[in-house]
Amino acid sequence: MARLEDHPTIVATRSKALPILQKSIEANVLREICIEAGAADVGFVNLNRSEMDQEREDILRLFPATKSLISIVCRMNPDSVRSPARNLANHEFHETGDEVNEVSRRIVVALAKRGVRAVNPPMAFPMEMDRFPGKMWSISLKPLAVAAGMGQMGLHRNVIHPKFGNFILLGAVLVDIPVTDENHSIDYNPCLTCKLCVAACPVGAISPDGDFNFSSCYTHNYREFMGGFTDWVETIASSSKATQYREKVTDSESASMWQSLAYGPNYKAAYCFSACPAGEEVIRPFLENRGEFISEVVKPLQRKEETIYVQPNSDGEDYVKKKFPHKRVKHVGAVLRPVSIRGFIKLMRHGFQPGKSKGLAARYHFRFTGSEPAECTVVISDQKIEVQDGIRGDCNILVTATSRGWLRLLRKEASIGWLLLTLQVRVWGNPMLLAAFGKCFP
Ligand code: B12
Ligand code: SF4
Repeated sequence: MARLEDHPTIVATRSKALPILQKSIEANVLREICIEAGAADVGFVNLNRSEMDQEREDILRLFPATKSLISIVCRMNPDSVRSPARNLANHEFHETGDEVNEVSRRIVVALAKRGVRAVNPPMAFPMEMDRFPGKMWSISLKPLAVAAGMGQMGLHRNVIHPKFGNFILLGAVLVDIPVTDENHSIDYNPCLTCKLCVAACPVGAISPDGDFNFSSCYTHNYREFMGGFTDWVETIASSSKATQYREKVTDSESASMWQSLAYGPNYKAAYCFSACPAGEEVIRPFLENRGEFISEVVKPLQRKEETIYVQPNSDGEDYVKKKFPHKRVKHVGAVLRPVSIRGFIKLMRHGFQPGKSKGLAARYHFRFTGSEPAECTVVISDQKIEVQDGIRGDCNILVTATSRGWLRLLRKEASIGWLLLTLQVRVWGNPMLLAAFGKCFP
């Protein structure tokens, strides 16, 4: 048998001098590469920085050689994003998203020519869908952008760049050598706390104190994305004939779903983004005439007659009916359905409806048995939720459930009455507290 050392690839490789490997890369050289590749702004962070603590494990799973990270910013055209015509805004989101991906890839190619290894995770889509509905994205771009001095998260939780405002999309490149001069967070928040994002959001997802109702945003804005699509498919599957499907889904909605499938998914709102006046190069119209800015940018979004997707009995539904009675409320199914007890514990705070918990103050202990044993403590009070692993403190109610039974309840495959009757769920304490808990998660 031929020796490995005699293989032509190995002979050719051994005949060449070892490449001189760079130990680090100068920040100014790297910056030039990134700007040349088309980035509007960039910042650099080494992986050992404390701001990366939460992300480090995921980053190393993605590219084990990572030593530093590039945060990439591409600009959007504010007027397109602000148009009440969603096709204009969505086109801008898609085009800028593609630009972020292209810029990141060009940077990786330029670095490869210098013998530097790097990878470019996609700016959002596609994602690791085997983790759905868990954390599907491979790297959280907002904390990286903040650490790299690209801006701060505003009240609406989007990163606001000091010059370009929130009209930016973010990207990242993971590099296998450290960078010499790192960037650091900017020392002020460009957010003006004007709360126009709060006023513009049709489902009340952004609260004036900065809380974010994830499920309200996700149910409406993402109707034609992941969870909304799953619900739509189930609507088709549960319709016995075309006329029954048509009672549930209008022709316009079916056609819209097709447009999203064919040309890239369309956001239903993103109004928080549209309304934001912050950023040195964006703020002038707001500064010059605030009233006019509101009539031109915020009012058309508020007045727009459109369908708003909500879960029945959710905070989102109450909000639309109260604030925007001219918008049509449409009930849709749940978009966040845990597939494991671990997922239930993790996702709980994202499905919680603060408004539905008004007046409730209780400590819950949950004990899951069977295939996925787990324990957790949930405290609900002052319309806030706190979830901790394990049994902590004295509870007002103890719920013991088989993992399988509880998941079937969450997925609306079994009723609580049946689960109690068959002892798959047992309650110690006031059962009314279990009913009150259920109301917080419609
Ligand atoms: C998950 C996600 C969402 C979620 C949660 C939004 C959020 N506030 O984070 C949803 C689906 C609601 C969403 C909506 C939008 N998004 Co988004 N999204 C992401 C994604 C993939 C990860 C965000 C992240 O890191 N979150 C973690 C921490 C840092 O953020 P956080 O605000 O503290 O955490 C919230 C959520 O993430 C959520 N959450 C936390 N952990 C988990 C785990 C699971 C399993 C789930 C489901 C949710 C969840 O709960 C927290 C608050 O309640 C990033 C892309 C990326 N790879 O980073 C884009 C990104 C943040 N999105 C972006 C955009 C543009 C939007 C929209 C404007 C889209 C649109 N066109 O309508 C809206 C704005 C809504 C808003 N006001 O935040 C941009 C923001 C750009 C910027 N200037 O900051 C990003 C960076 C994409 C990009 N490449 O540019 N998004
Ligand atoms: S709209 Fe106003 S409050 Fe909301 S993020 Fe922008 S500046 Fe901050």
